[in-house]
Amino acid sequence: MRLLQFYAPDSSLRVGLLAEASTIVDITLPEQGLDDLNSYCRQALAAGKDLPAFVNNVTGGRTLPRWNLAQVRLTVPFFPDEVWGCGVTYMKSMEFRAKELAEPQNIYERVYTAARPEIFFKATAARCVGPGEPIGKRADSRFTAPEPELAVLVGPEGQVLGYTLANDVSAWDIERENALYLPQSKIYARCCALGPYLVTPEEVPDPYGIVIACRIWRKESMIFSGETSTGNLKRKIPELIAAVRRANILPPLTAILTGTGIIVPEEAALAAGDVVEISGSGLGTLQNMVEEV
Ligand code: DO4
Ligand code: MG
Repeated sequence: MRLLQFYAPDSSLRVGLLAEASTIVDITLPEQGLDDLNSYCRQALAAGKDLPAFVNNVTGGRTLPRWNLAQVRLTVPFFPDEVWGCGVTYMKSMEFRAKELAEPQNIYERVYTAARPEIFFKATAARCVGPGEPIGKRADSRFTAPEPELAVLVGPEGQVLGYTLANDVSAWDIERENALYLPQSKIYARCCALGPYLVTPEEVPDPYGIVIACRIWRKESMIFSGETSTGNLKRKIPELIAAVRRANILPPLTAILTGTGIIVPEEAALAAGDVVEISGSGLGTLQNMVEEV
């Protein structure tokens, strides 16, 4: 099941189920307290049902409005209470970051093989954007890059509710200047894109078989194109979820970004007006324009 949130032409927020290629079934049921995807997730968890079963249960037998994708404006598929990032989970990410540092067994090489993964706080819902909404590039960064990642939406006990694509937009020059600046390279306005929809687990039989691709467009030219597979993830998803949960309290909905396996060269550093396109097999395409913040 592919679930999303969108604004109808009257600007009201709606919850949708992607039916065929470009048709959305409007499953917003305010009389049942189901007015966003968060409320669907919360009620499904409380009822002990998986999301598709819960959606089928509450919507079954109703005649629901339908929309064409072209009529509506998509937004984040859910409003994450918290977004956590996982770092250096692909060899390519480790090698790129490590080559900047002279000493052997530097922090990136060590964390790649350490028992404890790199986990960092990334964003709140207010810092996240959905498909078609601008992502941010800090005005004080000269080398900001997209980090195209598989994101997992989890409940308070680490239950996997679904998968989506994420862009962990990061100011790599700020991280490079001093690793202690990592929060400033990662957390700022519009630093995280999510979407285009939440794909529930029964539609993702192998989360390690997803091909993730990224393209950056500047005007009409494609200035970068790269690809990876989640098969290259060094750490499995349950390990990452466990690391975020350890000694922690998870709110109702947490998005966990699993790390980037695509590295954009400095020549393709993001500039205002660029368009970043991230696609994932079975997960759709997440497209965002860059805006300076
Ligand atoms: O170590 C810094 C951040 C790494 C990261 O975000 C990633 O590998 O995706
Ligand atoms: Mg990342």
